[in-house]
Amino acid sequence: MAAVKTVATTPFAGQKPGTSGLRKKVAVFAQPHYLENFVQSVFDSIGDVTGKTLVVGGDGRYHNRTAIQTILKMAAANGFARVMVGQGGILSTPAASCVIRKYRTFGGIILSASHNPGGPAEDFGIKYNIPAGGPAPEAITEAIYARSQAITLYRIIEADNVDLDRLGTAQLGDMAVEVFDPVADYAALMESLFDFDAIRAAFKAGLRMKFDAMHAVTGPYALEILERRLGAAPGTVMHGVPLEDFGGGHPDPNLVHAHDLVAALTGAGAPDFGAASDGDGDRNMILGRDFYVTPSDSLAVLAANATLCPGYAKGLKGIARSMPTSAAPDRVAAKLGIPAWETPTGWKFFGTLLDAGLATLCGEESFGTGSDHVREKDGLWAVLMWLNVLAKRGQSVAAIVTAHWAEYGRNVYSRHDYEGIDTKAADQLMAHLRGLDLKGKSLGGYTVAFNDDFAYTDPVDGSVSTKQGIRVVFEDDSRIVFRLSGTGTEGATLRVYIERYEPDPAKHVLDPQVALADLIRIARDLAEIEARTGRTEPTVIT
Ligand code: VG1
Ligand code: CO
Repeated sequence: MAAVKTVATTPFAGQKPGTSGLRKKVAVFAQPHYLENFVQSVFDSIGDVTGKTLVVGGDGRYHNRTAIQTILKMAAANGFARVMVGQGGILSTPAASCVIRKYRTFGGIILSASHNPGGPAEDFGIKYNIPAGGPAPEAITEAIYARSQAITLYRIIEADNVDLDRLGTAQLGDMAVEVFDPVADYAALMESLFDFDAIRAAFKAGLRMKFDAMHAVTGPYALEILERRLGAAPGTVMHGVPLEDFGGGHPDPNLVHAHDLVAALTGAGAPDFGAASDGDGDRNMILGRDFYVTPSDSLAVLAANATLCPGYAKGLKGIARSMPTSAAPDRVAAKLGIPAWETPTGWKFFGTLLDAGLATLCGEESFGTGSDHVREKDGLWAVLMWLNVLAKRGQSVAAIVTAHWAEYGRNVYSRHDYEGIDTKAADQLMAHLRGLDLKGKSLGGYTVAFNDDFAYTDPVDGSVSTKQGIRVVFEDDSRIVFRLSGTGTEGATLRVYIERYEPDPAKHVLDPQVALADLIRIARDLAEIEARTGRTEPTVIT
């Protein structure tokens, strides 16, 4: 048996998980003891790990393999009986959730900074997911953080690295390391939810699509599922090879960063359907030919059409969305007579609702959609659900969404991000907004119904989360929401979410930036964005 080393250490400030785990520059994670301290803090915060099984994998970004070797040796030293690792260290976030659940493990460690760039000078990240498969709730992330601030030692064994590329079981000290195919279990789950025959027939009949894996983790998943199992034309998957630096790109599936896909979906000869996923495979962007579907609308359309898919044929129990997400899904829930839930930003808040059977579909405006099949948002799942709907309805993406708006009205929506602003200026801007009392005031012709800082009481476990975003809600249900990002690693990112309900189909064709122009101006004035940050325009508009 390999010797367990107990290493003395001291705390690092700031090992506080954000919206989705701990994210820092690679150089920060690569410091001696930094990763080790955090991993030991996780192991110390989740109960007795002796004899348990842990799942480990990541999005393949730079530092992934190094970090996995460290985690394996620490898991062995801490008494885990077995670790399941995706081959090559690869495991998409939804696939990790799938495997954690399927094999009834003691949770997993996912290495990802999601949509943030990768490479030696870029970002790395780590998070713990609980045995139910979802991101650790705040009570656990707070415990991990508290532990990290008091840590004095960590345990690791001295052993050779495990070959992460060879499938099968290896021994590491007293612990078994099982290197498994990261795609197989996930692909089987997708086959159980969607009508693969109908999708295959649609491809055969001429449906054309492009999927942009952005050189991130979904490449192998998309190739296997779309091209091999569903028979989509070879070349359907673009940028399908995972690279440690994502080919120098930003693996964020939006109109700005997925520009190759957007270009491919533009013009008369373009394919019928386009989709992209992010670094760790949990986000999705949906496009039709010359048509962009906002994530909020995507959730609403999928909910309205869910019974076309075998896995959801019995109907939905409820729909949950994050607070800044548009209310479009709520309108579908109302029509279906099922509950609509509004949670803070971050997938960890959906877990209790899904576990309790109160919701079936969930979504966030930030290109995240998912269901109770796992406990993470799931990019390829959303793409397959769209394919299932397209195959069954035989209409274009544009036709389906336009018909949806005609039936429900349109929640015109946009998000403006101001990235990399000064942290102090950002905090002061938020404090300024928090101090405003706007009720009954008229701003640019809109009367404020109420303004607050969103607080959430989990309906299942009663836990309370405060300061989840400033809301300014107007009497006609238009809204402006302000939040600071909890996933960035440089300065602060201010997110401004703008929404207005438009019942009139004649006005649905308008560009959201035009339709929302008044509210956008009100938001900028109210937050004094230019005066406080020096920015006249957002960095990214989605
Ligand atoms: C962002 C999104 C949020 C999402 C989170 C993690 O958080 O807004 O909706 O859940 O990223 O997604 P923030 O705090 O930067 O706004 V991922 O794909 O990074 O796991
Ligand atoms: Co992600």
